[in-house]
Amino acid sequence: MKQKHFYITTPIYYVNAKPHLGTLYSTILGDALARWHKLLGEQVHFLTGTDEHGQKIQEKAQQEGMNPQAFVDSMVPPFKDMWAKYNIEYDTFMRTTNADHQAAVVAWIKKLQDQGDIYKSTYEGWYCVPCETFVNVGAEPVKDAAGAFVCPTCARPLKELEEESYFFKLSAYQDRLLKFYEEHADFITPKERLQEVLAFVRSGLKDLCLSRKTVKWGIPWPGDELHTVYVWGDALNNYITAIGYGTPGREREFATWWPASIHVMAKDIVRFHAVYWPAFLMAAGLGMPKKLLVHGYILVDNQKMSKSKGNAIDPGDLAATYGVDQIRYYLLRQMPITQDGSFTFQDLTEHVNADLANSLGNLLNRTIALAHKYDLKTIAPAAEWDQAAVRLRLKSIEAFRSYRDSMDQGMFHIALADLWRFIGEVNAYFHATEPWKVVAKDREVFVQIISVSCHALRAIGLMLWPIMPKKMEELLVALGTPFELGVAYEPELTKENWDTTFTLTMSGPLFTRIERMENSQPVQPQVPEVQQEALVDIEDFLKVKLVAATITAAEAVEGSKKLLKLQVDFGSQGSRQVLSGIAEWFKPEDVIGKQVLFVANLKPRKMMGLESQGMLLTAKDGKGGVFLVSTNGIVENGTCLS
Ligand code: ME8
Repeated sequence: MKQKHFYITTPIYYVNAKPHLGTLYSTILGDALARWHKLLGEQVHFLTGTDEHGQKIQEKAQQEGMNPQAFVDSMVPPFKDMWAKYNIEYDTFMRTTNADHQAAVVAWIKKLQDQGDIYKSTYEGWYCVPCETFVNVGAEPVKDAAGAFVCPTCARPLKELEEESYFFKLSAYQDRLLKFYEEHADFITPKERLQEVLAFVRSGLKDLCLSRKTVKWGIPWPGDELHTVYVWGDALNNYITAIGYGTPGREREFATWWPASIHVMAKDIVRFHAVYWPAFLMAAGLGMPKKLLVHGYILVDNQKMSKSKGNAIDPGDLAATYGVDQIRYYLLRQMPITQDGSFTFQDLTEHVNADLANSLGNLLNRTIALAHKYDLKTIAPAAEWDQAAVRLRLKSIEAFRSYRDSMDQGMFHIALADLWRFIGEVNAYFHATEPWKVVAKDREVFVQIISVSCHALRAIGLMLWPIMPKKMEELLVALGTPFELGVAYEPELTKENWDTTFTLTMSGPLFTRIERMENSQPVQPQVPEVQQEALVDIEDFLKVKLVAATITAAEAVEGSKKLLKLQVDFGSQGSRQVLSGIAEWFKPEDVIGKQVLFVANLKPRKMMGLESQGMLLTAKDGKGGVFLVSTNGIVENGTCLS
């Protein structure tokens, strides 16, 4: 029989931040599904990687004072190291700066251009840099407290753009997309997400900008060096370029793996994958991916966990405290794929202790310890099984079938909850049959009980291998039946007879209990440390005069890309000239009329031959955004902060 092929992908992550628990979660989902299909004997290709172009990365590299290539190169090892720590076994790690990928994207653009799917025009509207997306603010724009337009997805300020761009005729694909969704009701899991996508497409698709003129860090647009390829036109294509699309000589490889079986992602980027990506593929004449598996967000204190909010949890610290497989298990068990899920240390500790150390770990330890105590190293299967054993064997087959159904749907939390019910039944059997008493009366029955427990543990170990590979490999070695990659285990897990001989090895506990730490958490979210040397005395602070003042005029400084020259009304202290390095983020008209905070008593300083008589305060959000700092309401110009 022809072996099935299974191609699974995760998002490729922006390298403006190191991996955190959210990106780890998607990657573990991908790895667990890849391993699940290997367990079923399929050929698997698992793709992950990094998204390295675009405005956000360009700005981040600038902030770090590095050239973009050196910056992205420095950010790849933290991803690869973290995935290695968590035993993520990808087949391809894609970087969008790879030469083959870039060449293939160029070939894709030329094809679309030749067939008339791309035209040149001007974009006038809004852009969200953190999401790297053009935003149609519509009739009811989302605004922040100060009345500025913010992104409906991430709630951060939008930038206004007026830019020449190459456009992709997305609007021409609206009907074909709607027909595709209608004919493939299973395209998106969970179904609620499909409703959102349908509403968006039905509301009318606008053509999509496919190039940026003001962003230099990207794939050069073929035939027009003034433009670079818009980062999503570049990034989405990684799913096909990774398996050979557009690279001469790799056609067979591409035909083997495409279309993808599953694209995994969170709900933030479903529109790109459910609307733009299928349209790009239609334009290229390629097949559609079979499924988008869209999970919710990991929440910390009811907020989406992300680097920009400062509530990101470092998975490296977690692994050191709780163990890699314990975290893999907890994330898949606790986060319902269909909704957001809260991460708490208390809950994590409880699951590790109750599910892993007690229910599963103790079952293995008690079975092996008892067998050793009564000198039973090799356990042959019973010639004839008693009723309780037969009942448990049938339950084991049933447990596998319902586990398989849930795993095939990506419903890990249901699969694991069901499997733990079976583990409970095996524990109940062990208790009820009292092998520690039986051994004195009937050794044959005693051996049968140990054998039943070993068969059940083997089934559990195999089923859980995709979730906790290293721990389950240890469990299977302890039973004397090591895991073999490449074996299709489904027949084994559904067979009508238990016929395995086990050779038990005594080892330490599989999972150790985590001691509860009263009133403290073992690992805290990453909060920047306050450096001792950064502290100042109050007297020193009071020497700095912070003043609210209004910018009355602003203009670019000739010869400088960074500086704006501002005229500022300091009230009773008169008008002053201030030079500020904000020209990359603000146009003169953005700042005129704004009342903001200045350091008013800095020694005057010359820049580009002009004197600056103060310093404008700004806040950087670490994601490339820069904000002016103001008081919570207008005060008289010249008011000193105290
Ligand atoms: O969007 N909970 O990259 P990105 C769950 N480069 N998952 C989370 C999460 C959270 N709190 N935070 C992040 C991009 N994620 C693009 C993708 S694909 C062609 C290009 C995960 O670094 C989740 O999978 O912003 C989400 O979709 C992804 O990280 C966004 O990663």
